[in-house]
Amino acid sequence: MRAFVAVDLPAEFEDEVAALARRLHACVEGRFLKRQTYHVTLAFLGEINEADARRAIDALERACALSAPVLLEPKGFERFGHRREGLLALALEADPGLVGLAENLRSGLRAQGVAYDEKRFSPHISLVRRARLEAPCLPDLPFPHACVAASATLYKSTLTPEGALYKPLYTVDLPV
Ligand code: 2AM
Repeated sequence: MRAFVAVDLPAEFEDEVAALARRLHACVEGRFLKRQTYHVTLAFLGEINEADARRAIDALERACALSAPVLLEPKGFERFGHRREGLLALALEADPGLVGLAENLRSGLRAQGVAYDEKRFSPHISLVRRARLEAPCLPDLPFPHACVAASATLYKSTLTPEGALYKPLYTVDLPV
C-alpha cells in the first residue's frame, strides 16, 4: 500500500483553512483539494508492506510520546513545482514541536528500517494542485489562527482519477 504519516488538523483550524481556500477561487484556477484531505505530512513512505506498517506505527507512537506540543501556525502561501502548474500550499512556521516531531519520527523510521522520502521537511497544507494563478500575487487574505495539533496518523493513500483517497490506519494523540 501507499502510505504517509501526517499531523491532523483540529476541526476549527480545518474550517478556517477551508474558508481561506474558498476565497482563493477568485484568483486561482486548478484542482482544489477537498477539506477532508487537509493534513501536514511528516514523512511520505511510498509503497510499504504490512510489516513496514507495524514498524511505522511503532515509530509514530514513540515520536508522539516524546513530542512537545505541536503548534500549527500559518506563515504564508507557498508554491511547489512548476510555476504555472504547481502545487499551491499554506506554509506553516517551523515550530520546534512540529519540527521535532518530524525529526523524531524520521529517525524512528530509519532505526526500524522503513524507507521514506528524504526531502527536507517543509511543513505545509496542500490546497490546490495544478494551480494557475491569475494575479501576479495573491491577495491579502485572512490566515487561519494558530492552534495546537491534537493527533498524528498513519494514512493509506489510494490514487484514483478524482485524486488521492486517504484512509486513516492508526492515530496517536499528541500532548496539548
Ligand atoms: P504534497 O501535498 O506536498 O504533494 C500524500 O501523498 C502526502 O504526502 C501529500 O501531502 C504529499 O505532499 C506528501 N508527499 C511528500 N513526498 C511525497 C512524494 N515523494 N510523493 C507523493 N507524495 C508525497
